[in-house]
Amino acid sequence: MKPEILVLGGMWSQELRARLEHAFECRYLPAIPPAGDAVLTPVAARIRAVLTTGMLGVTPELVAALPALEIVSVNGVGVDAVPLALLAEHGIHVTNTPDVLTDDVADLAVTLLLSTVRRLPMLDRYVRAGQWPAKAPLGPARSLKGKVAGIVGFGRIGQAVAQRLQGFGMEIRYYQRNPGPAPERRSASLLALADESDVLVLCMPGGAATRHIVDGGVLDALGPEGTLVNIARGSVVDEAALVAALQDGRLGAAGLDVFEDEPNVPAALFAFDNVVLTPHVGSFTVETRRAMGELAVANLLAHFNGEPLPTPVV
Ligand code: 8YV
Repeated sequence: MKPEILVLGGMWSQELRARLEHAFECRYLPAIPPAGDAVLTPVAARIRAVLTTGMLGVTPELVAALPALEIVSVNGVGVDAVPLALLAEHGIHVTNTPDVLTDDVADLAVTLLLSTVRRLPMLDRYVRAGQWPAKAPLGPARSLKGKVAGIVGFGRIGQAVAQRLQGFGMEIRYYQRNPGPAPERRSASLLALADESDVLVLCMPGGAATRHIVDGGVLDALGPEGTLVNIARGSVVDEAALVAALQDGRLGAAGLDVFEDEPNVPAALFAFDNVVLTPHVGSFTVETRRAMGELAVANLLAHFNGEPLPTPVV
């Protein structure tokens, strides 16, 4: 008999569904169901695995409703939406999809940075609106070469961003609690990094430990010539303080892929020409989403075949 699994979210390709259904009895739900859900309740006692997205994760209530749960496979690198301690307490495995998304997420960070400092969306609107022949005023942008890029969170993605920005002639510094690989320079604190940097690129994990660590003080230290890029999690930035800093001209510009209450983006941000917004698409390429899906499924297959998990979360 095939193990029964719960597949959460609406992002799974036909190809991936076919692979899942070959090995598992699948129950699909678009989101985490409320207690007493008509689809889940009759099968809940038999669900041995959950395949979920990085954004949905699982809730303690869902875990409590699945007494036979053995493994949660997250299709994403971030596991801030998963109650890790609770799952560990119950001996439930957790896996994620690191590495396969690093390059595309780092590419998006650089794309957002370039789009923001070179004001690409605004220039596109300028041309489309016929402002060029109308000789509407247009000032020059700022260059990246010789500027300091401060990377917050110097793990796989942070280092990949650093490597790319070095290619643009930027000086790299970083901040995270533990020293990273030499020879990049680690600043004394996040505040010090913001103060020393022209550009701050947020690459740290989300969750309680990093909630709102980019606050009004950090944004002021980055300053009116500074640019903030966030491809990490919306939770790491105090969004109200960010809007206020942009409104007051205390922060130069921002390129944002992630938000505190996705998919809701503060309407105040829509008004700024110096802000570039994307809808959480760091890993959203054909190649990376395919690789993530394959890895998420490989973790489930390994578990049920009694093999070592390819990418357990430690
Ligand atoms: C995805 C992500 O949007 O990997 C992550 O942590 O945020 C993104 O790759 C998400 O996880 C899709 O499930």
